[in-house]
Amino acid sequence: METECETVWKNSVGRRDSSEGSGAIICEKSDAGRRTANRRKCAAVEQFDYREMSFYQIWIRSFQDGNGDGIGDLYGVYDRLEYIRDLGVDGIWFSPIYPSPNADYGYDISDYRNIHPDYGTLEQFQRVLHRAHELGLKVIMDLVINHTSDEHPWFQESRKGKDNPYSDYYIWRDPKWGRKGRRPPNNWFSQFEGLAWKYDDQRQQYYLHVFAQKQPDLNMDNPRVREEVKKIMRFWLDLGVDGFREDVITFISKHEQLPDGIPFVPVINGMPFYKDGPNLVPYLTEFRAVAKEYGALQVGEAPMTPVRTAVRYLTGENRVLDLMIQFDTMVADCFMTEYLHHRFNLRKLKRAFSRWQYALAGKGWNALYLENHDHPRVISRYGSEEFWRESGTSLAAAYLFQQGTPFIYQGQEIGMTNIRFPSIDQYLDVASINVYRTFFKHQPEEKRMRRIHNASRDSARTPMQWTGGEHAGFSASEPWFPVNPNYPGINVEAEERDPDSILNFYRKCLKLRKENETLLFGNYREYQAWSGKRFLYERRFKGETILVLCSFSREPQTFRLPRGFAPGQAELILCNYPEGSKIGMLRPYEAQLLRWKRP
Ligand SMILES: [Ca+2]
Repeated sequence: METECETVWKNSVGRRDSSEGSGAIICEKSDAGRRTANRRKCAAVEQFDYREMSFYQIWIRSFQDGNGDGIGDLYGVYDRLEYIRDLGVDGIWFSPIYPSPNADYGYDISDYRNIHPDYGTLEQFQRVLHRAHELGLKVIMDLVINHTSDEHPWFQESRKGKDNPYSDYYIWRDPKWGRKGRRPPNNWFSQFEGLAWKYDDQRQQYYLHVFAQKQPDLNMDNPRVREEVKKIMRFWLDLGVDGFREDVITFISKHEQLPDGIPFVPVINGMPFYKDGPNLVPYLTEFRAVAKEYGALQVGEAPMTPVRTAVRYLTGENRVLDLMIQFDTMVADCFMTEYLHHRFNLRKLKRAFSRWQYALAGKGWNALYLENHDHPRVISRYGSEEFWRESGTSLAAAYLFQQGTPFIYQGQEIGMTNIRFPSIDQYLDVASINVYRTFFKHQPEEKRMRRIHNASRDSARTPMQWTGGEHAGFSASEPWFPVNPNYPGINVEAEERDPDSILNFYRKCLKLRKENETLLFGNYREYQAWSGKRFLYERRFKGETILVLCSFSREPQTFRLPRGFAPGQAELILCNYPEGSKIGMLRPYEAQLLRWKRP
């Protein structure tokens, strides 16, 4: 007889097939007491089957204000939990809600074990967590451990000198001295603010910050820092949360020598020496052990990590992450970063989709997303604001039916679009402001601002548009950041009323995906990869084949179905136009799902 411990991981990723029947082990462990008891019994708790799930990302500051101060909070979240459940998702990922001076809006944490006073209290968080679990929603937290805030007590101690318990919590180096005086230890740039080193007068050394100056990088090579991370994980897991989304987790192990980066490359010149570093897998293995004790989900954010490297983290018995947020699908309209914009290239997007689908097929599992708090709105990027409803729904079908666990960012499900403020002074995003001040200064103002309009993360951070009323129903008072002026037309209330809205299409897609084994587990294959106007992929499972067809064109198109797909036997199971679909024809941004059953 199998013990509870032995059943753990039995149904590992990719092993579910027809011979194993439904197979999935769902762990009902909303009850924290039972979970603790489980943990005492064996070293690991069964993990829930995240493959059948989808997640909704909350960037709390702009989600819903519950106490009328203009800032989103946990009181607002509590009131909107039913809305989230009704969307058809199975969990929530909270972007950071911890105390933070907000140099990078929550991704600079000054206390890992508390809630930012703007957002509520730990008690209110527990109410939200409890209610979410009652509604069948998992809750995962953002774990930001590459860096802290410079206002974190660890850093405040660390900067005092070289002989206190926190001295080695951060990456400190002596200056280099040259003819021109003091210089930083190497030539790395930060991703947000100039050089990656800042001199600290108190300690008389430089500290490393790969992101903003107020985000000093932790020294993960220090075993005490890794123990702190594990304690933070346990704190939240003991409260009952179900896992973590791990911020820039692939940056935590730096090259020991911290050598100079690539010359003449701005912003990311040091990346080869801090991304996918030498001790990343051992460190992640340590954290994995803690997650396993609780059956917790681990979703790692991995900027620029190529798929061949990702396979190491995501596959096999000793995999160190369950899911990875890759960046390949975020660069179909730019070179490396949205600030180096080019025309949207559908083939580039399709190549990225298929690369990950094929590489993880049968051995790992994809995280699927088109938007989050770090990227502008996808309709404005890969779709068309002119064909707003059509492209918003076609984009949904293009990614939700791939093999993987979908993530939906707040507002994406109602088709929110980019903001275009006339002046840089109206932007708050540290990255946008830095790009504006540092690069392309010779260009005319209009062109410089267009770059910000295309790229700013602030487009994803305008308040959620709930109604056509005052402040879009986000708050009773003036919001902390302006509402997108298009809210009278784009809001939840309006979307609820229209059966063919983007919101209702997301609901249909998520329901269909959840109820259909082919869409959950079927093999992925792309067709007509050469097309620059449409994206065609099939999911195949047992005797069923579903072909997903998505137009990315403003013009109608006619075409032949791939060989072997008999048009006469196809059944249309979903479409983003209310009527009039024809097989072999797509109207502007039309999306169709066609099904074939083996006779
Ligand atoms: Ca508030």
